[in-house]
Amino acid sequence: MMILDILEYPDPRLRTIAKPVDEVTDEIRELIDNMFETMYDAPGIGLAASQVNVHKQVVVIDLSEDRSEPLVLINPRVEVLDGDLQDMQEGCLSVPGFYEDVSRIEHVRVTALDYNGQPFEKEVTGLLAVCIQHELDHLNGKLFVDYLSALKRNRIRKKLEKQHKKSA
Ligand code: QAP
Ligand code: CO
Repeated sequence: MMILDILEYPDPRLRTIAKPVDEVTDEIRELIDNMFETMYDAPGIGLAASQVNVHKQVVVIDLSEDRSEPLVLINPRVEVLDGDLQDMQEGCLSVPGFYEDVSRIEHVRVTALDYNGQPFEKEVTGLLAVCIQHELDHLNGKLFVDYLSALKRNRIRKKLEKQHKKSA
């Protein structure tokens, strides 16, 4: 397995729209294994393929303390179950060091393919619902900072650009 490089905001490649996966092959499973290794190493709770510069509709999530609940979502779709919103503080491996409140739908149904290419659906609420919406946004080239005021977003962008210059 391999730890992959994570793109950081404002890298324009994070704006790429991911393509659906035609067939869940061993190559896709290898990508998924590497994404889990990368996410666990960070550590993080969610990672979209877009963040490692692979523009395919693949997401990995694990909300557990002991990395015991890996969730794979290939070609995920969400359906709103009720319109109630919840505010939660979000972060992102592509926006390291910044955490801000974002308002998202509280209750959704997600439909996707699993690691073996089998379709499944799941009703989710709370942190898992937030995390799934955050990761689906990545597949559509969207980041949590896009929900913030331009003032906050530009502050974050400038700080990260400065860090990137230093380490370059
Ligand atoms: C998305 O985010 C998420 O800034 C997943 O320095 C986050 O795994 C969904 C991380 C919160 C819902 C709520 C962030 C690690 C990890 C950082 C992550 C950092 C190191 C973020
Ligand atoms: Co993210």
